[in-house]
Amino acid sequence: MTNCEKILEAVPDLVDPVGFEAHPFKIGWYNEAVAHSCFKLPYPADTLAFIVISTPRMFDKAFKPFISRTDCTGPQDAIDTCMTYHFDLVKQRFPQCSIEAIHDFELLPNRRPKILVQTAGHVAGAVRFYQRADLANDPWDQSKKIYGVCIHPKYGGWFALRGVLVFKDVLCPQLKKKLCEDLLPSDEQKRDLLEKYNDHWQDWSFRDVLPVEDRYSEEQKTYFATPPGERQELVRKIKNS
Ligand code: B12
Repeated sequence: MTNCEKILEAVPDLVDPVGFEAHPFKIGWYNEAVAHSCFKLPYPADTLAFIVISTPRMFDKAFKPFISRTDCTGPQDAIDTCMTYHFDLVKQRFPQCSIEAIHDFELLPNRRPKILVQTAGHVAGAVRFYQRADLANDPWDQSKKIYGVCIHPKYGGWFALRGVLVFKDVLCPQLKKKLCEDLLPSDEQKRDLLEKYNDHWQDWSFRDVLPVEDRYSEEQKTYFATPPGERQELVRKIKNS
């Protein structure tokens, strides 16, 4: 087995028990997809990277144990601190590799996101990223901003794209690109999804546009529906339970 093959096998297995998925992609696939050059990542096209997704299980398997044993009174959101901790654990398992972890919440000096996790998820084939350009007939006024949204084949919209791990010195020319199938083949389905995500995201309905294997518990929904600045009480409750 080559070094690359070992990493391709090990990373998904490492994160699965704590409710994450890790899907490999080549930096070149990501850099070809992003339209603006400010988002391109400064690595050779064959460089190996993984998109890391939190599934509905992450809340019980990673987050609750994490806050039970950690003092989460710092300025960073407890979820973000927990994600940083789990990305660091992966990095520690590969001491011979130089790994850059880029989180969904990190910004460039120009205040744009450091990584477009939806594009990374799409090129890795983990999820399908739906944007208005995917509709054969765009029904919206051109002045209306329509944000794109990803759908996961098993979890619909009940997941989050947490960031990427770039194995800076590992090249994997043999990795084959495999996109997630189009889960919402008609224009009507795509329109329905984009309207739910853009205009009604608070009612969670965009997450249920497909039958799903698992979704967030009521406790997890309450947590994510609470503004980050008001989550301390919920964190305290979980710590004491
Ligand atoms: C800033 C931000 C917001 C902003 C602006 C949204 C936006 N999309 O611009 C605001 C505050 C409005 C927002 C709101 C929400 N957000 Co938000 N947000 C982000 C964040 C941090 C960055 C998005 C961004 O600025 N993108 C920049 C623009 C320019 O990128 P883009 O539109 O994708 O354009 C690129 C692609 O089109 C690409 N491209 C071009 N052609 C092609 C072709 C192909 C095939 C591909 C693949 C790509 C591609 O090139 C373009 C760039 O050059 C991301 C996390 C992240 N780091 O990515 C989360 C994220 C998009 N948000 C998310 C969510 C869930 C939400 C909310 C529901 C609130 C919440 N957190 O629960 C709401 C819903 C939206 C709404 N109706 O308000 C999720 C979406 C998950 C999913 N299933 O897709 C993300 C990914 C966070 C996460 N960690 O999971 N968000």
